[in-house]
Amino acid sequence: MNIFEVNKAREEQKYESLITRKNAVSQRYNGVYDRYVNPVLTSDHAPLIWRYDFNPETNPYFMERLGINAVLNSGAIYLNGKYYLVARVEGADRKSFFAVAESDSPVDGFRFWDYPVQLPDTEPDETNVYDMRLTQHEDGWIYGVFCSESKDKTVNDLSAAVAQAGIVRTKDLKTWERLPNLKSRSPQQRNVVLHPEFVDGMYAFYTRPQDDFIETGSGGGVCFGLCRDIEDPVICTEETVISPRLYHTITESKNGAGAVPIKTPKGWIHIAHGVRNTAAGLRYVIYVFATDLKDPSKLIASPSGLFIAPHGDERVGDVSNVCFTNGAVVRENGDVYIYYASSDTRVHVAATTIDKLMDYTFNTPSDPLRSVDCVKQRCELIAKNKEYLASLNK
Ligand code: BGC
Ligand code: BMA
Repeated sequence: MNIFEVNKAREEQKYESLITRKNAVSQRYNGVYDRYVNPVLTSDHAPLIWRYDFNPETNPYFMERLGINAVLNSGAIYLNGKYYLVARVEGADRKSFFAVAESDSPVDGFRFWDYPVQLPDTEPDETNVYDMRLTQHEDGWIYGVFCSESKDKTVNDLSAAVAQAGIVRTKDLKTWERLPNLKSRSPQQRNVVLHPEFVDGMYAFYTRPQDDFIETGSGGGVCFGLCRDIEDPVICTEETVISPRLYHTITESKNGAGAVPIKTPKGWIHIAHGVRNTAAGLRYVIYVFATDLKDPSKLIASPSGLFIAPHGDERVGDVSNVCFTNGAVVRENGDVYIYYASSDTRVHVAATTIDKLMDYTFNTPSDPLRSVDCVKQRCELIAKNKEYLASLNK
C-alpha cells in the first residue's frame, strides 16, 4: 500500500472505532444525574470526507485540508425514534456552523450526516453563527434559535461585534427556512430560547439583553418576552427578568437560558448557565431554576448554586473552565438527557429523570447569599442528620 492508502485506512479505522465505542456511566456520583465517561461528540467525530481530499492525485499524503477545531454547544431533539444533536462545529478557521448528528442511543453512536446544515444566506453582515436551541413548538414547527454574530462597523475597533438572535424553522432538520432576526429593545442578544407553547396566544422567548458584546452591562439576567408574529419577530412586551444576576453567586457576571425549559407537573424546569469572573477568566457553570406552569415568567424555585461544573478533563479546552448547555432530550418514560459542552471543545451527556430533576429543583434549599447564613444552612442539615442517625441506634 502506498502512503495515501496506509494513512487513509488507519484514519478510517480510528474513525469507526470512535463512533462505535460504547459509553459508560462515570463513577462520579451525586444522585442527581449520571455523567458519562466519554464525550458524545468531539472534533474527531467530524466525518473524514469533511476534512480530507479522498483523491490520491490531488492529495498524495492523505493530508487534512479543512480541519475541524471543536464540536461544542449542541441543540438536542428526539424525533421518530432517534436522538439528534444539532451541534456547533467550529472549523480550524474559527467559523462555526451547524451540523446534525444522529444516533439510536442517547449516550453514544452519534454520527454526523454527510453535509452540514446550509443556512439560507439572508443576513449579509453575519460572520458567525453558534449555539442553536431546538424548540419543538406546538405550532407544528421545529425552531432553531441561535446566535448570529456580525462585525460592529459603528466603532473603530477590529474586534467589536454585535450578537443577535437568528431564527430558522424546519420539519425534518434537513430543509431550513430562515426568518428575520429577533428584534428587541436590547442592542444585543445572545442565549435566546423559544418557549415550546404559546403564552397568551403569543410566542414566548427567553432573552438575555446585553449592552455590549461580552458584558451584559445593565442586562439583569435571563428575561421573558412575548412576540405576536414569528415571521416578523419583535418582542412586544417589556422584557422582564425571571432569573436575575446576583452579587457573589454563580450568576454574578452573566447568565443565560440553556436547554428549552422542561415541562413537569410542578413547573417548567430551566437548565441554564451562570458566569462569574475570576483571575483566570470567566467561569461558566450550569444551574437550574423553575417557573410557574401557567405563567412561565414567574420564578418559583431556585435551587442553590451550580448543577454541573466542569470536572477533570472537562476543565481544559479552548476556553477552559466552561460548562455550557443548549440542549436536552426528554423521553416519554421520564428519562432526561442533558447535552453539555466542556471548555468550548466537546459535547458530553448527563442522564437523569423528570422525577430526580423535580426533587432536585423543588427540594434543594436556595442560596442564602451570605457565608454566615450558608454555614447555618449546612449546620441545620448536619444537626438533622445527627438526630436521625442517633434515633436509629436507640
Ligand atoms: C464566540 C462565542 C463566545 C462569544 C462571547 C463569540 O465570538 O464565538 O463562543 O461565546 O464570542 O465571548
Ligand atoms: C458564550 C456562549 C458560548 C460559549 C461561552 C464560553 O458567551 O454563547 O458560545 O460556550 O461563551 O466561551
